[in-house]
Amino acid sequence: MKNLKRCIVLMLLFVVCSIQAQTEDYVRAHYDKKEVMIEMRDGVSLHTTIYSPKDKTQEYPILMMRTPYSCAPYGEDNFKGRIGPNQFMVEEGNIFVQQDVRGRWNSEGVYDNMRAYIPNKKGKQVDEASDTYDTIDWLVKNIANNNGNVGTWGISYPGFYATYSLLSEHPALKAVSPQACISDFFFDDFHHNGAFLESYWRAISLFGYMKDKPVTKPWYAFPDLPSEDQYQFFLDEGPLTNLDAYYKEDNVFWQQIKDHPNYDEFWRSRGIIQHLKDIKPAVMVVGGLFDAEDLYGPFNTYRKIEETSDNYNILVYGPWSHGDWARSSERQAIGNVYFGDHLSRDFQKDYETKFFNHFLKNNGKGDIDFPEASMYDSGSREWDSYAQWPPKAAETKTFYLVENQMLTETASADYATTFVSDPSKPVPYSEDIKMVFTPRKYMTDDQRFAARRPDVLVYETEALNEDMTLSGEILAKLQVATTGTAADWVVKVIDVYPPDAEDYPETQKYLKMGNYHMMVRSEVMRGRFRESFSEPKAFEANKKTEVDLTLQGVNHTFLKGHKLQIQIQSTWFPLIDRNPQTFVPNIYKAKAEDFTKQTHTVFGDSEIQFSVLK
Ligand code: PG9
Repeated sequence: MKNLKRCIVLMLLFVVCSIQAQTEDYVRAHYDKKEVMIEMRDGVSLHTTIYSPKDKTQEYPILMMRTPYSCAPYGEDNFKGRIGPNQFMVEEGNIFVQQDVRGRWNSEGVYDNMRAYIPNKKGKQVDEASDTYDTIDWLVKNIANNNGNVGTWGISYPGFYATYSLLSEHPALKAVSPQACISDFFFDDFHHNGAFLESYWRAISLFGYMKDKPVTKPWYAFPDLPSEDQYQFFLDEGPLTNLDAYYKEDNVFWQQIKDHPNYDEFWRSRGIIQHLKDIKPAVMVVGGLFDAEDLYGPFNTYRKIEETSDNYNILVYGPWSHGDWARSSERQAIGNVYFGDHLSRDFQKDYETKFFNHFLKNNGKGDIDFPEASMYDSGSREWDSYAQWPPKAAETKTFYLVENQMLTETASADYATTFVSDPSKPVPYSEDIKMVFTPRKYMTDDQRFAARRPDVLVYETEALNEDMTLSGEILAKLQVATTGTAADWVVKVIDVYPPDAEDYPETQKYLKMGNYHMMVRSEVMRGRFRESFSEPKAFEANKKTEVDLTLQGVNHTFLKGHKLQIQIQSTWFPLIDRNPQTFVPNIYKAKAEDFTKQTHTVFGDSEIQFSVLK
């Protein structure tokens, strides 16, 4: 069996490499490559790679991606397959530009994670908006055969720079597609509602070390860890202070994370959403419904532009994990769950290529028939088109957490249940034994392992006698108490499959899809931030307290025969760090003796408010 698996993996690897080789050969045969250093208004020069079609008989728009992840391969004779958003656009012919952002790789300057936007820059003040403006200005004036129109795009951190490009206000910028776009590191990637994603800890190597000159090889290194068992490694390491053994003072970002445990000016100033007003270029925001890294960003980038601007602004959310829509896999599956075929290819052809062609090649003339929001239904496995997001027809339906582990539409004020939360035996976020770079698969993982733990509360409906579609955010208004003075509250929304559900080829061999507890959405609220992300507050021991938390949007039909389940827990390790459960000023500086076992209570008038499509 093992040999068969190995053969399949090798075959897939061969297929992927041959596709890459084909696309690399295509680029080398059809594009010229040029590398320039473009000088910004403050004299710092940024490495910029330009791929121009060899066919000089026509003009092309410029598609730019600004990135902290390098423009490799460096050297005008070295090519790569992926030079643009997708292969359709490469084969159709466009000018593709990639740029190392300030302070990264072969660009000059000093890096600043999520560099704060400066609204009214004076003199030589710079940010990513001014760098984008200066770059676009140089490109349209210096690249042969460009048609004067520029688009920007990017996935994840490059998605953040795409959003940022909107603030450049360069007149040539006509279309922008922020995809899985980071918007704010206190709610995307490294934190969720103030809880630190300890599962991201290794990624801090990538962003924490600064370099003092342009380089084409990595200047940072990942820590050499003694174990691939992430749960055990971080549990053995104990308090976050012990991780200082791996990251010293020269890891600037680790120091910043530790020194700013609250949503203070350091984080607030770096959030991009607050600046998205009166946007002019066309925008297509793209996200993955099961994106473990940047789910908050796309939803809230789209929402803010919708609220403040009257530009063309649409939203596309598919059954994807981080960046899946840019891949070429035929079957779209995340972990054990299969969603459909050719979903990424169809998006690339029918959405992404069409969007950029309309605004950059046809100058926005003619009709373009995208719905306002194209949302895949991850339960019924089909695309929905909505005239707005969340859909107008959705109505709030409130469920309560009551006795006999029932999730019902009737509250039970005198019901309460307790569980012991022990930071020395935290609830795993995944059963996989691996040291991830960033979390991914847990977003659709089976939650039966958690449901069977005494420190995870489970509430579920009876098997549904008709389909029920949730479309929009979910608001959990928890009524809780703790014997301690601090606690995290995790809410998980789960689709319980019927006993006869069929396995997929992707289903892990020790699992069966019958009775699969599919994670649909999940979120944590670090209890100290329940009233304010900037002013943390202790719990009063044993006092009934409300903790509200919003779970990001879903578009999921719970099919007839399925059950809607809610799980509540207070540890989620090591996705997030452990809460000492006694209030300390800064958890990053907590000591081993601060971590205490406490008894938590959840009351029966806790509400889960769903947005239900009639
Ligand atoms: N948002 C992703 C990320 C950011 C920071 C650390 C690790 C991952 C990304 O840019 O892919």
